Amino acid sequence: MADIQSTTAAAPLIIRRSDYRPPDWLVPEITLDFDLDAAATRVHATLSVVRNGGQDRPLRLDGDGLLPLEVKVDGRALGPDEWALDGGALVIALPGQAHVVETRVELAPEGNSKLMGLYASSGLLCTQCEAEGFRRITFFPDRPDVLSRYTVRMEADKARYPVLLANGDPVGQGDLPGGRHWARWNDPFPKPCYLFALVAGDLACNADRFVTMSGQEVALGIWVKKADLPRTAHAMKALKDSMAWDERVYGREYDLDVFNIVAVADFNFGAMENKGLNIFNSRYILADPETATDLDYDGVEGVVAHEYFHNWSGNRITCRDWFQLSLKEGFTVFRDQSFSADMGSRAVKRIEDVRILRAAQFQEDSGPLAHPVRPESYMEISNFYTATIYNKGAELIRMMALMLGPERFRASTDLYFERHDGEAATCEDFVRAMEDGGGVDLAQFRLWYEQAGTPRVRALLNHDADAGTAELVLEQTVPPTPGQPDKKPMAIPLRVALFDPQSGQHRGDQLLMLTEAKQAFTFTGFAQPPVLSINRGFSAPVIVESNRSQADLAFLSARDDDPFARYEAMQQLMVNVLVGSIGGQPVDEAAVVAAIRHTATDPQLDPAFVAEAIRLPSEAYLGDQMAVVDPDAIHAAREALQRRIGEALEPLWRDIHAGTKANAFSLSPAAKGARKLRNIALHYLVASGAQDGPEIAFGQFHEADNMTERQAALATLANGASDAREAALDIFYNRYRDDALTLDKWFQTQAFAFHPDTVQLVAELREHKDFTLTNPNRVRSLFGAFAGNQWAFHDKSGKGYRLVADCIIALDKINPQTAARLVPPLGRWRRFDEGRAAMMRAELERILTEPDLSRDVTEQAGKSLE
Ligand code: 0A1
Ligand code: ZN
Repeated sequence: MADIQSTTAAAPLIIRRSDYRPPDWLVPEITLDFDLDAAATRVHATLSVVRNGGQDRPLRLDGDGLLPLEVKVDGRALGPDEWALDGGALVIALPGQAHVVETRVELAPEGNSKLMGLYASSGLLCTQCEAEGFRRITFFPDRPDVLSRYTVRMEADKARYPVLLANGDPVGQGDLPGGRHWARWNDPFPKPCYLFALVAGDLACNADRFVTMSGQEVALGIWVKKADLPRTAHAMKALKDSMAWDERVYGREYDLDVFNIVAVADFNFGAMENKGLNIFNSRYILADPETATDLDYDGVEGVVAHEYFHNWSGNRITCRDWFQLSLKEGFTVFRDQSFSADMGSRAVKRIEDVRILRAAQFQEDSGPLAHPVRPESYMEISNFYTATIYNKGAELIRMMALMLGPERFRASTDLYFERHDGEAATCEDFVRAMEDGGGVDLAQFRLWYEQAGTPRVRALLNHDADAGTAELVLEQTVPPTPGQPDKKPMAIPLRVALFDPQSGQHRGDQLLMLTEAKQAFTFTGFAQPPVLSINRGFSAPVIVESNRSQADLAFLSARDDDPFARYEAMQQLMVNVLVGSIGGQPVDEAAVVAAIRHTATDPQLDPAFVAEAIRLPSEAYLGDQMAVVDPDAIHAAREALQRRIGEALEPLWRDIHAGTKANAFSLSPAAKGARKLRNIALHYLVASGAQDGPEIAFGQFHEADNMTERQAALATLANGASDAREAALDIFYNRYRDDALTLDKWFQTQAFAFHPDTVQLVAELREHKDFTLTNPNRVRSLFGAFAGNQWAFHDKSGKGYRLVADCIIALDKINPQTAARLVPPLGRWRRFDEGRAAMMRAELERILTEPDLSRDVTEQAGKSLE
């Protein structure tokens, strides 16, 4: 066993991109045999392995918590000295070029609280393998560049597990003695093991069909608990819409005879794109008007599309290694965002996406966990399913699409799919396909994959009345981020227009490429100083600082024909007033009131857009604009402005609220827009302090025939101290106590409330009989929401920090992935005053002193303190 001994050095703590080496052994075929049972599942794996390249290294099969009951090579059982376990991996020295290796292991799915590998959830057995869960099921080279053809046989008790699903197409099934049965599935497409899946359970099916563009019929199934069947219609519609859209927009057709989706209650992320068998967190499948908000409906549509689109961007072309994660995630987010834009309002979708990017990714990019879209190293890959990989990654694709234009972008994606179908590819492969298909040079653009940090662009517009010219001076800086102190100038595509303030017109939108640290662009024919509209459509994920006056912003908020730029001008107008008032400067609140009145009364505008535009920036976003975040001052200033807007326009809010009352529930864009606007109007009306505010809110809560209005009314009431608050919360609880997804909203609304006692209330809810650490949705609805409530979480007592840290410590023993996702809010301590920062650091240090802390939390907490 000399060869094996030489490989038994401890697994490296840090995995580096530069250490990538092709696999030593390939596994073209694998057969898996499962004898399923919640307490003891037996797995028999048969791998055909082939040596890769001229090397003599042993076969190393990853394993995590597995003990081989039997190991065979070419049909012969090996003795205990013929294999070794090294850091969980099974190592076997093999003499030849190709062998058949068999292993048998036993698992206990019901004891698997990490929800990685094979686990039990509400009577179901299901799997989650991305990123490294397959090694908790069987010994295998668990890396995305080992692609295999899978045949899977499952055997189980027929009464308890009447439905047996796996990847690919079903190829056989039958009954067995003793009330048992079996099923066999075969997936003809070679895939990495992170895309493996099986599900066993008592499930009902919403069955439908889709005929692809080449005439192939696909059987569609959405599998849920029987009682949930009526809540699957929206997901099914979203699936069929996605399939048609991917054919129309990208020319991508589905490739198996069946496509199944299963909803499970306990799931660490949103959903998973396993080949032909997507597994979803039930919150992204189940929706009906009684329990789902319009946002939930949109979430279902977007996530169903996202997972479906992965069939091409992720499954047919997968990632060579996990550093390339954004290859599939960034592109797929871009695809799902484009799909949702086509299904609803393009303008509103863009605003929502940018709001998410700024809230999640810009914060990440400016803190201790900042990393490039293609990271250089990681300790635990689960920590890299981040807003940077997903959302900034999508912005990179969007910028390339913009620079290429629609036709050349489509030619380039065609080339990418054709060139790399069936391969494990890299981000570089994608960029090269964009260059080759689009005829552009993206040499400098590649820096977006390498450099972390959000670029800042200073835009100064100078007017020369004599020459009749306007000069736009653009200066960029990319801030230092961990491990990257010095940055090079990026290639930044900025859509720009110059408005003539008199006519209210511009002469066309231009795409400027900012490629140097400082660059000037001159525009002729401007007798009067024009008004600058920049980063239209949010063409680049950057922070723009400009010398535009409040009057310019008011002009753009009323006149800009680019909806995003119009929204942005309104937001900037509000930010200037709020940040100014926090800084004790004299500010013109009346300008904000006037701009809101103008927007809210413009009959040409889509109500959904109006609702977005007139909403005040969040407390967290205001914090991002300050050198040191002062949560109390931000809260006070925002509340005061909200009240002022409420009071000044009270009749308008009453009119809108009364005028947007619908007769019957509908999911039409108009109905959704009306609800969005109605909820904002209610919010301002209550903020005005009007005596009857809580009564009107309670009326909406009581009468609503949909969750969008009911939850918004509840949230408005939860901020205040009226009797109606307790009454509404009690009614809501009693109505939905048996419906986990809806009860999550009850927890979330209270954790997110602007109420002076929120910290105490969250501490009490932690002890509530319906709170559990074993369900990630419940944890997120209480602690995820609370950590996003800047005013409450950063309560100067430090109690909020302690609550979250206590939760992380307790949860780490159960589900480290979900625990690690609660760490980043504590890691933002550099942004706060020394008192708060010291308390946040102390909690991170306390977490790190816990014995047996997971790699997930160790990495996040450790990096947060560096
Ligand atoms: N690839 C999935 C996200 C995902 C990642 C890791 C998981 O592990 C528990 C689960 C899901 C997606 O992008 O939808
Ligand atoms: Zn994805």
